[in-house]
Amino acid sequence: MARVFLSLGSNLSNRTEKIQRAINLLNHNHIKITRVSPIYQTEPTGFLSIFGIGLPFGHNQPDFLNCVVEAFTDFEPEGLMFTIIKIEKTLGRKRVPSIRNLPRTIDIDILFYDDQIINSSNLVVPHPRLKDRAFVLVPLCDLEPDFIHPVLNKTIRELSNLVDKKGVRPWLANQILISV
Ligand code: PH2
Ligand code: MG
Ligand code: MG
Repeated sequence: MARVFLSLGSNLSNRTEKIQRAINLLNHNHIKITRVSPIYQTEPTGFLSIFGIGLPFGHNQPDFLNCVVEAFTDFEPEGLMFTIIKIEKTLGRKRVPSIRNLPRTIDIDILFYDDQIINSSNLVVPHPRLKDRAFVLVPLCDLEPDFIHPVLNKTIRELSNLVDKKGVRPWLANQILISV
């Protein structure tokens, strides 16, 4: 059994419903959720990328809800990725070839798979942009502050202390809605 940390994000349609359904579907597909972080409402960061050309997208996308979950699974990393993509499709995720970071009903990213380092052509773990993302580090720090990033050799708490958290706000309605 591997312990994995996954990041969940939604900025389209009924965001809490999508996150709740993602948690249920993961659980029913041999990815057993053991803990769910608080949910945060977060400003969109990063770039909309069309054919590799980056466009700032901060102001033309709705805010996200983001959280991090801990789960246990017997899937190998690639099998885990395929199951996650299947669940994203079930929840209405549309992917457009050549365009990255369109608004999405649900995005599920693999942050860590035990402390394995994976660099295959279609999967990179730990997630390569995790260290720059307050919307990932803040909820991850709620769950596992002392976990050591196997590539950067820093704890989550240390990484979290390095990022600007101003666009990440606790979303207070969550505790009631999200249960494992
Ligand atoms: N996901 C991205 C890019 N930018 N910004 C926020 N706030 N939350 C996200 O989940 C997110 C993002 C790519 O997956
Ligand atoms: Mg993502
Ligand atoms: Mg993704």
